[in-house]
Amino acid sequence: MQTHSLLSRFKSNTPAFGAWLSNGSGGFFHARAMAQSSPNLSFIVIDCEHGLVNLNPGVAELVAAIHGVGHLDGGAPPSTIVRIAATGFTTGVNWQIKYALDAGARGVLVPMVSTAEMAKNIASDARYPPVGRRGFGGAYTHGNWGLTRSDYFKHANENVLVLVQIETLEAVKNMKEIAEVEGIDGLFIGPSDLSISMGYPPPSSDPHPEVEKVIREILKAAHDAGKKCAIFCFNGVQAAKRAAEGFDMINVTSDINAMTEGIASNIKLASSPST
Ligand code: 3PY
Ligand code: MG
Repeated sequence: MQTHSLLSRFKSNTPAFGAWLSNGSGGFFHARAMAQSSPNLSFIVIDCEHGLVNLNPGVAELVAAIHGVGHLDGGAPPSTIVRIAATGFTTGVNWQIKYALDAGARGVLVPMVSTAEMAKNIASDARYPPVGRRGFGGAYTHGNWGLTRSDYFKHANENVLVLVQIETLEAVKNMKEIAEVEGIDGLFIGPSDLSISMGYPPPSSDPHPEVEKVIREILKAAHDAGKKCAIFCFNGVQAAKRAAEGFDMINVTSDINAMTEGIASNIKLASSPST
């Protein structure tokens, strides 16, 4: 089977670092270049919520680009996690989860999940019977995993990761119950939505101290329930801090940030030569 870098990190209890892909129209080669950027990149979130990425067509092509080749130094490619577009305020996320997983994604990330009931529905949508209610039939899914059709079916329930975002006041109230839902692998903190729901501006780096307090509570609720805890960061320095705090899955940067920062810093070097 093709490796699942994020799951391997989870199993070995070592922090997984990842990057955000928000430019779907950059296409196949943009995604592949990201995947090959670092042997220590364990996941890429393909963002269909706020990123300009279509679920269909779009996600299947990006998943294939990322898993289709290994890393340049012979290492494993990062795991693809698809953030579906729908918010948790509706229950109509079923088809999006089905599509992302049938496209070969190693997991799904569902935004704005505020109740245990929503979390139960999501977990069920992502797992085949008898555990859940995911339908079977993707023609290309198993190939993306390097498995036969029957082996994919046999192992999908334990290999597909289901992550839900805690980023509303209602979710904060219900965090323990959400964390305890069977089939939910981890809680993912969205610092921007969490901040605005608490009346603070979206952070460009460190959240307000009051938001930090809630972030600690979510981390504890996830770990107390035996689940993983993930968070979005804006840069490597912040990500290193989150790893030291005990987070299991940490988004380090995004395609757009990396590109604009890289261009800006090199232009700065070019236009102010050292004397
Ligand atoms: C948030 O910060 O609200 C997220 O969803 C992560 O980007
Ligand atoms: Mg959010």
